[in-house]
Amino acid sequence: MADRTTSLGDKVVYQIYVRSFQDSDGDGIGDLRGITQRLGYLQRLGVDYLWITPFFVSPQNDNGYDVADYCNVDPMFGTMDDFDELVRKARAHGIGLMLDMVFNHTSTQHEWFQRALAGDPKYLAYYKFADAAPDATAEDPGEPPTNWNSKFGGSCWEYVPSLNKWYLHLFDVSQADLNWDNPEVRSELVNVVRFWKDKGVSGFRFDVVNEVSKPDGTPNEWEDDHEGDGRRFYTDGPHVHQYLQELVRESGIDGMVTVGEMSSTTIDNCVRYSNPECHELSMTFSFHHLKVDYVDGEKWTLGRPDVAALREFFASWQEQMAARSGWNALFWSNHDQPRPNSRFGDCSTKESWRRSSELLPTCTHLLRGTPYIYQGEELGMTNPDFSDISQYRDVESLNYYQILQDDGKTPEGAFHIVHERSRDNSRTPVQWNATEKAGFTTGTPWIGIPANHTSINAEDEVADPDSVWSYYRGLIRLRKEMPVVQSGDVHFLDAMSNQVIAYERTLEDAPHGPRRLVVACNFSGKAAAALPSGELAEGSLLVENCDDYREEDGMLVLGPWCAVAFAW
Ligand code: TEU
Repeated sequence: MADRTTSLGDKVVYQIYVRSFQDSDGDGIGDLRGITQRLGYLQRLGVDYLWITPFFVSPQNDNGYDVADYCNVDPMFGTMDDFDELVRKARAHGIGLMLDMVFNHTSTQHEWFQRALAGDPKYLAYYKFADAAPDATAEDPGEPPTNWNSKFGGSCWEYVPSLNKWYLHLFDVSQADLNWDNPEVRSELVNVVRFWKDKGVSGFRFDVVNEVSKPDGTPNEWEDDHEGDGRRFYTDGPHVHQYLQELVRESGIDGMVTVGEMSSTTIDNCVRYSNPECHELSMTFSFHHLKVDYVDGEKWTLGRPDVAALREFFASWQEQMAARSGWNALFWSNHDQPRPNSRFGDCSTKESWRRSSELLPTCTHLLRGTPYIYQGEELGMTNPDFSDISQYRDVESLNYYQILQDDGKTPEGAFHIVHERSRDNSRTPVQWNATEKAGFTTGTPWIGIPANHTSINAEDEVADPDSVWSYYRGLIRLRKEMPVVQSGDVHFLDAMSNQVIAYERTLEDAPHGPRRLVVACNFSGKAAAALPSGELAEGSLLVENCDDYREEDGMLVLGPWCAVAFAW
């Protein structure tokens, strides 16, 4: 059977959010040439691929996830020549590029949507339009076709008076959902993938790709969902596997490195998306582990992280995907998530910040799958110290600041939630050095730079063998050196404290390096019992983020935010 571990087991991906990575021309917005300038840094860190978020022509209502032209570079990010140079120079640094394909929807500025708005039947059939009632008017359009919610708040239907129709937008009103049931749409998207493949990229990330197949029938037949927000109808929808197989086959990307963003998905579906025998994708992002601090599954609430639930998600996804030859992307953060050390750790003192920032990757980088590092994570960047709503830029954050107040929260209460939950938490510029603009730009940055760039920055950390950056580099090296990390079995251990996550990796016939690893991570600010110390007898220490662990009454006790790995 084909095996992901032979091709992907030793690889690490680094995610670049272009507009916040490095500005090369002083307009305050990161760009493609900025990435090219930093290739040496990325090579030194040791990563294999760069996932680059969308830099295509876009009105930027959702920072480029609203694409108006899939095959051209937005002038804000540079030119096609800049892109070609980036591909070439990245390759010379031993780094491949993965491009972000946003195929669930296009911008309403896309030519296809504009033609649909003009009434062209060919292009009306590219989107999910539904007839409105004959007496609908702009002032009173009546009830939308279903009661589903947009992910960014409000109804996911928008009324177009000139057509007397509604169109579906699972995200912003300026992001119209494509009709994947139309073979012409699927063929257009194949051409987009081919275009970028021919430019020499190594792979692709597919945005919310498990939402592209909507229920069969016309929207008016889609049952209303009185309990939820509609997602059960279109998540892992009826034809999604067939459509993905077709896209991969027709664009000739089977065997390239590909990852799908799978929203609210299941293990069963992710096995199909990522098992090589299904010829869909190399691996999947799933998000259940990043909802363990939501109250009742609701994002705009503030709960404490439930470490026992976190452990359960890791254990089930790791063990069950392994048993059925699926492959997980391993990650704590991306451009949609708050900084994980601020969220799952403690950044209130220098020592707890350093320990938390190193605990998190210790937990994930030694698991089975492909680790993703989101820019700045390797420096221990934290949520910014924003104090006013005017400092936020993200459409979702601004919408919810209002929705929370409409639902009865005070402005302060709403701000507090946005401050913790906003996607802008991870979108502040990469902290390259301690100067005023953090080395990101010579102009005015599009979003504020956190004050802590004077102490958390790349220039200091690259030079310091004990920095968070050096720790990440060490973890990447370990994966490259150790077959047990690349392809060992994974088995979760019963830790003695529910604040500890512990697991074991084993590879009987490891050609070199250890045959067994045990990893234990204390996700709390108090000492916690991890495992019976007898189980660790004769193991040699492989990784530690601090020396604050000890044997006590036959147990391994880990200090606050302490993570260790032993090898045999
Ligand atoms: O995100 C999809 C998605 O559902 C989210 O992570 C979303 O940001 C979150 O649920 C909101 O609470 C992808 C992209 O990563 C995101 O940046 C885009 O905004 C979105 O698709 C639409 O293209």
